[in-house]
Amino acid sequence: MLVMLACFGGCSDDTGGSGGNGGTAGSGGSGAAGGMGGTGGTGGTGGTGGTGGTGGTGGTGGTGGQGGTGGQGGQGGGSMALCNDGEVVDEVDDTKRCVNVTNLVNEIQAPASVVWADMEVAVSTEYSPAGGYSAEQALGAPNVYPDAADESKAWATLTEDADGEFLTVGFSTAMTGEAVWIYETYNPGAVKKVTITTTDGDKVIYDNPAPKSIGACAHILSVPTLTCAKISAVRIDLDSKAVPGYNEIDAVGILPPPSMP
Ligand SMILES: [Ca+2]
Repeated sequence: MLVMLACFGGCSDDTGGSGGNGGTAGSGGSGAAGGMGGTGGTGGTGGTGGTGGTGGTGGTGGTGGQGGTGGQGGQGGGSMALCNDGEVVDEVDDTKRCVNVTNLVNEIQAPASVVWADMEVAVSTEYSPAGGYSAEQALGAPNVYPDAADESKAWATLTEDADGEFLTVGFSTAMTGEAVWIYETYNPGAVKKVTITTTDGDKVIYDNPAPKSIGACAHILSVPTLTCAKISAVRIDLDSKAVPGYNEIDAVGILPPPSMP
């Protein structure tokens, strides 16, 4: 008896595009005496408009053989896993990224679909607990970038080079994202770890064992999330000692997966 299963797994996101087609059912068994038909294949989990599985072919031959069970239709509502195709958009090499030391060669325009952090969840220290340089300054769209400067419209730590500095920002509406974008607008390069909080738990998506200065101009650290789970928070750990001076963060955004046609 032949049973074929379709395994087009999509991510269970009802905003996704087309999914896989359902599996083709197995053929019924042949039997000299009353063979049972094969069970039809289970349809793949499809996206919107996924096609249901083809029904099973009835049993062949044998006296009194019973027809196969029809395959189950594919489930709609999934999306193929394009939500993990995050891309690195910015140059790390400052000889490519910067001109005249502090100016960018190319300013990167964030797509309109980027969703910016809108909640402060936790912070190690702030240069000022309220107002300029507070953690709150890392919320919303970037307003320092493309400039690179010691600028009060970005989060800065209390001291320049202390241990254990981190910032956790949240998203009031958890969402799927292909990448997290972190805007480093003063002394970039100090990010050592990025952890996302998702509906599947916490996940480290960036782990740099040896952070170092990457020049004086601004940098967008773009980290692929490699998950389709919805993200509710992003924690950024700094190795502040590794990059002398204040290491300021202007904004944190989630780049949604590409929309399906
Ligand atoms: Ca530092």
